[in-house]
Amino acid sequence: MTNTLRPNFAERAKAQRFQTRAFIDGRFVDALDGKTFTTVNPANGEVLTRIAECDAADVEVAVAAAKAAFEDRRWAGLAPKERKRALLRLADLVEQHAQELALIESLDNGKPVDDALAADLPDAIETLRWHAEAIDKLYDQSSPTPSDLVSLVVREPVGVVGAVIPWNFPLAILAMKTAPALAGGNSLIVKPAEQTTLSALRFAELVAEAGIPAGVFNIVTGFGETVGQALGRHPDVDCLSFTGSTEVGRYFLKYAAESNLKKVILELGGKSPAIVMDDVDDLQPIVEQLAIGILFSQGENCSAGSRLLVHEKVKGRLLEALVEHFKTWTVGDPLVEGTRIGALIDEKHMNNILGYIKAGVEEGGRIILGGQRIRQETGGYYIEPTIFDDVSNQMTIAREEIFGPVLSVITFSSVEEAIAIANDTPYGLAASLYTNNLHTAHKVSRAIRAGTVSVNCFSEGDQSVPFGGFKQSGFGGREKSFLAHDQYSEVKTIWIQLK
Ligand code: TAP
Repeated sequence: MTNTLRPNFAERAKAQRFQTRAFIDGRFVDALDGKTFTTVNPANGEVLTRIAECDAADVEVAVAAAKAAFEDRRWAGLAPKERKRALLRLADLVEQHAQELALIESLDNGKPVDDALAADLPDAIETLRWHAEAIDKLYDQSSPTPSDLVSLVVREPVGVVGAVIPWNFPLAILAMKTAPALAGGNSLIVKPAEQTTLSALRFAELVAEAGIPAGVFNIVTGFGETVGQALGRHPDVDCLSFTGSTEVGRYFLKYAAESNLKKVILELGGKSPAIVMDDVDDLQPIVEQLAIGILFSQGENCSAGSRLLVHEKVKGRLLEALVEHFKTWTVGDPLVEGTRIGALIDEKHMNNILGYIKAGVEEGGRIILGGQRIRQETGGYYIEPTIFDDVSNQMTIAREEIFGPVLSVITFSSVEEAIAIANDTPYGLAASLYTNNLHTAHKVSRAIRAGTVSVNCFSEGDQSVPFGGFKQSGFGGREKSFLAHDQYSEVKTIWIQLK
């Protein structure tokens, strides 16, 4: 049934205008050398617009602005409740412009606009509100001392924070870093992914409208090897918060080691297991959760449940139901109502995924659904939902992050074997487990080495709980929850001898 209240996004897309310049010291500016790069709509391969291509010289200007803003305390010096008010205004503005931001996100990323509106935008808004509300409720400490001494343990902002963002949830991850960093009084310089810069620039307009002072929030547009590296190596950037691939995460440790030993926070990739035990009865809700786990956001999700570990006793029934259910996830135009899987981010990434599918077949995996590029006539980059059976945990498709709608099915016959396979990975971001047995639920969730374990659902939790990885999925702390504030603060001890 057509939703008559739903905006006609295809019509709106024709009239959508984009902010395309970097945002430095409260102004939108061209790159110093005037260069630009194109950004493409992955749904049809057409150029959307050109964006300022900044480099190290522009980073220099942004860092100077952020440092000046931090040092004169125009933001850090405000009472926490003042910063809270500004961030709440920002959240309200993002909410007011949610449909436009969802449209920009969909055009730039390829995700269904309805997903952006139902998931990415509410998530970004909630993130801004949660951390804004937290900041005037976080208390510092005093320690037990003799009566002639006072000792205070206080939280201070780190200073200038660089944030380097991936393309899969551009606005939601931008909010995840912006909210706690700004709430704590830091100045921020963001480098969005080159493929998905547009929603961040629209967000910057709203930051200015919310009254956050110039220089406190900056966006330097451009490429990772230039802008990202310059931020990573800059001696006046005190903290670098990165979300992206494990491979690039390593660079940031190197940049920090070779420069000022800045604090580095890494939220990286995953190869998360979804484990189905033999005691489950009703398979339909499990099948629905497994599909969300690997198909939502085209499978371009760091915590995607990309390895299905299934007990041999339920495997036949489960796979039958799974194949039927996957067929209901329509791949289509991201702006059309009913599309559940949109376009992949770009041609290169699509070809990487097709390369993994080929490797899966060559190494002995058996495709039981999908496996092909589709909708080629649109000019966009689409792959159908794909399931591989007969996968061993040593195959490439079980070890490497595919970051697409491709599920690898691995069979086990005991709880111990399931735990061993689940943990046999360099990653440790997330896991999900389906069981009716309380003892199994508890035992397995404690034994799995991952930052988030969901039982009888696929979930990353919400703002109230920490998110981050074990092993090569993360380093340097946790996002979300009060722990996110630890990432962007230093702890200072003040020791006072009374006279
Ligand atoms: P990456 O290729 O790692 O890119 C992420 C960011 O790093 C982009 O802004 C990129 O710039 C920049 N970058 C690339 N090379 C760089 C370099 N040499 N020096 C400094 N910066 C550099 O990741 P992606 O493809 O955008 O995103 C997918 C990955 O992110 C997956 O591995 C996924 O698991 C991970 N991810 C993790 C999480 C969490 S919370 N753990 C959440 C989302 C995504 P360009 O745009 O110019 O390439």
